[in-house]
Amino acid sequence: MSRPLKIAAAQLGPIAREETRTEVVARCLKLMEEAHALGVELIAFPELALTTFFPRWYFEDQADIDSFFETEMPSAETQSLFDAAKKYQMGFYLGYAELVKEGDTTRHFNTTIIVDKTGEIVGKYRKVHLPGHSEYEDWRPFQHLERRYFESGDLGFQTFDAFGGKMGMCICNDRRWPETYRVLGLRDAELVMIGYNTPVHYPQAPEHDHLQDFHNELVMQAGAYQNGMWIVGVAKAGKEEGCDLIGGSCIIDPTGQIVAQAKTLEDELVFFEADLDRCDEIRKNVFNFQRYREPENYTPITEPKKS
Ligand code: CDV
Repeated sequence: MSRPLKIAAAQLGPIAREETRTEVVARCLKLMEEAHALGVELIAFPELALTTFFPRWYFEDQADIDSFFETEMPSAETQSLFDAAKKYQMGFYLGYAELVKEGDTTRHFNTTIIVDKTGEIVGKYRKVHLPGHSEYEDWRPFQHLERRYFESGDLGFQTFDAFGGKMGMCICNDRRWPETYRVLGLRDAELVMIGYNTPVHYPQAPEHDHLQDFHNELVMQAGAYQNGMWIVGVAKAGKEEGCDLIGGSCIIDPTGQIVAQAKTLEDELVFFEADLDRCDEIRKNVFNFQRYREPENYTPITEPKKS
């Protein structure tokens, strides 16, 4: 048996602060057109794919912050992505900053969606693990203010029936946490899409800068193998407003092997024909959860954090 699915990571090179959403969407459409020529059925774009990575700046005025957020999806500027999905019969995963009004409250999330081949949103995820800090820190060469601009996601790690399988999502820093993959694995995810913006320079431990690409691959390959799932990791890469971001967008099979990878730090398509049935190679064997997991020994994992 096989369940083939043609997938692609649509790596984006840097997005300048003054670049408009319309300009970025045009870049995404170009990658979709290229993917269509290869018969791609599902394409993944990076985290916060519609603008520059704005948490690197400190803003006090809420209007300045909100200008990076989407109040509707699709919007006038993003509708063409949904139209392309329908035209090409190609679903997509897209990261964006989401502003939601709930009565008198306004909420901000770092969000991704899955859109199916008919152009309908069939899944939503809001980033759970928010790295960085919430106040201006003058010692840093650049800020990382995700904890100022977003609240932690409230949707959990769900899976979605689409593209003939079970799809999962997470976002950037989530990929470093084994719990992310295990919860998705326990919910039978067969393909997990992960967009990221990862600076080469890690100000808290600069001695680890040379390990950024290694850690990126290490966590995603381990997540794929230990849960028997396909992974599409997709970067916003290159020198963005003076900040170097890693690339390395890749497709990983359920044995943990990288089967396709980006070669540049620019807009680039990474393509592979996956077989979702290959998840069984792992899930029916070494990581047969039903047979071999011992959850009664794992209780500290779900206990509340120590105060
Ligand atoms: N966008 C991110 O979540 N970036 C973090 C950096 C700050 C470490 C990451 O885990 O890649």
